[in-house]
Amino acid sequence: MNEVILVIGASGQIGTELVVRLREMYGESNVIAADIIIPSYDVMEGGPFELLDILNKKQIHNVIEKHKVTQIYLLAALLSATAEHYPKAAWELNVTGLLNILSICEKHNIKKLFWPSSIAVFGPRTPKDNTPQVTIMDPNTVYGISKQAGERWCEYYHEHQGIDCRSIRYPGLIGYKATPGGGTTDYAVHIFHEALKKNSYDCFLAEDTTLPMMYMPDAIDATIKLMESDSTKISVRSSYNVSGVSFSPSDLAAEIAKHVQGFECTYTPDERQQLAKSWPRSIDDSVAREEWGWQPSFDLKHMTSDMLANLRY
Ligand code: NAD
Ligand code: AKB
Repeated sequence: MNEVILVIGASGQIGTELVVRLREMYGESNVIAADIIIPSYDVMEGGPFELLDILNKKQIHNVIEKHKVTQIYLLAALLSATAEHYPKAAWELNVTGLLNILSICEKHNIKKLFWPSSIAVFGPRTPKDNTPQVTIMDPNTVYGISKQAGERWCEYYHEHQGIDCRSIRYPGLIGYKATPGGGTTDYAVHIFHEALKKNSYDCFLAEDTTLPMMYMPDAIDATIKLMESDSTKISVRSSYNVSGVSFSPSDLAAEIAKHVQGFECTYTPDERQQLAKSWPRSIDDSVAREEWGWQPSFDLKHMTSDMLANLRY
């Protein structure tokens, strides 16, 4: 069957890179980018784009009918820091938006859905090191609560409606092609830009706040690998733990300083520190590795040199 893929939230940090990769794989005209804002030049010029609000069911219906969509990647969400400022809007977008898409998948017989969760589904009582796939989940952030609810809904729709829902609990993502959209881990992108522009950076997290992170090429690979796997290999229908690399702001600053002479990082933790404190330090992703062969390629050293090479270019 000829797949037609709709990527909703295509103008964001992940969508900007994922759409380009999907178009290389499935053909430009078979990947429809959609968002409420205009995407990057590469996404806009590289294939079809639709202005689409996931809270508007009629619009979604029209786009799906127009393009005969067979798969959806739903990336639209409010991220952790923004969600704390707008809790109701975050719940509406992150949970009602997902439910809209799940019910539309059922109605239009769209069998395959990718929806990302986050390490934010874990909370203060979750084991912080090597956090297992199945463990205590007590998120205390609006974003984390919405992601946990989303995981339960994905599993429910898989069991009751047979929708092939697949999901990854992404760590904090770092890339050079798009700016991050209001998360707690955004510092790890800002620091590169400021290092090159000003030779200094004032970090909004404390220097020893170790968090699970991942370079964007690994995140895109994980997403594609999961979506391309045979469904018999997918036992987890809530969301898979995947791990890239864990580091603190001071680890990252030290690595950048090896390339940017005289770079200095200061630390002025703000309210985002509380969110970061509730999340794991490292993730056990053995289930993803065993079931569908997940393996990251980038460590801190290689990610840092690749980021700087691309930003300097
Ligand atoms: P982002 O904020 O960069 O992009 C989200 C996009 O959704 C934006 O372009 C925005 O315009 C769009 N959007 C917002 N409201 C919309 C609506 N009503 N209808 C259609 N589009 C709408 O986010 P991202 O970093 O690309 O993240 C994508 C997904 O991955 C989210 O679900 C996020 O929770 C998850 N995730 C991201 C990270 C990360 O570090 N980037 C980590 C874990 C999970
Ligand atoms: C955020 O910080 O909100 C995201 C995430 C880890 O989900 N990067």
